[in-house]
Amino acid sequence: MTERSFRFTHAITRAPAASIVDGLRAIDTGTPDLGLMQQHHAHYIAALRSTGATVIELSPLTDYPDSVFVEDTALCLPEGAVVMRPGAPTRLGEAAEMAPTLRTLYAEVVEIAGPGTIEGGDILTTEREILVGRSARTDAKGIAELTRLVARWGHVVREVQTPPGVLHFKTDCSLLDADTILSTPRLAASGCFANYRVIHTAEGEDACANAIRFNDIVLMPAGFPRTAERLRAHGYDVVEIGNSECAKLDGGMSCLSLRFTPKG
Ligand code: CIR
Repeated sequence: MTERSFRFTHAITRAPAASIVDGLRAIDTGTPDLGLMQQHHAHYIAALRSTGATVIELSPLTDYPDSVFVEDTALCLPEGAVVMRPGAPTRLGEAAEMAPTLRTLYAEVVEIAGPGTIEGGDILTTEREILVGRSARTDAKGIAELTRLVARWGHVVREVQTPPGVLHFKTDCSLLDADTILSTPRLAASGCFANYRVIHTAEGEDACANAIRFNDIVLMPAGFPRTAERLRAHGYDVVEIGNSECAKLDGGMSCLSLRFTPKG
């Protein structure tokens, strides 16, 4: 079995802009502190680099308050990249801002043309398939277009359901290795991971389900000690990163990077 779903040579991040205070959020729990977010972001990038990966840091985009959450702009596969079509109207232009960088790294970059919408946060790529959660941001037409686009590279898409009221599919789950998913109990109860080994987030710690396996480490948000302990007990090398400011905007570990190994 390959490990291409969690071993990567590259990541792309984008520095948060001062306009982050205007970022989208389901519930207002306070204004994010830019300085503290920058500290957390630097720690995040250092953790990615500690694995030997090249991290490309893009400049802030003031016109797009949510643009630090680069994951939603593209799906990066070994064979090529797909530029997304975000469902949040204020985020639509972020995808076009990412495309030129992807073109410097990939020979093949294709785009979701619409009319459907799809955001990277709803996509979980495992070793065997691409799961895409239908959500308030990702619709059936967007998923159908992605399915057609990635078929050229031999990838299979399986449509699943993001739980109601949850922003993205990956708000509630993460890939830990080729066979293992970290999931909230509520998402796992849907049965969508029936063919995987599932580790549940600890009770009361649903908010840490959005972690990332990146090479030999698992980055997870700080402040969820029982889930961190659970992952360590299963043998994962967990690195905890402050996420208090991104959490005010419903963002987590996966949202902050695109992770990939371009074939050229
Ligand atoms: C949004 O609502 O679009 C942003 N405030 C948060 C995006 C988080 N992205 C992700 O989960 N991939």
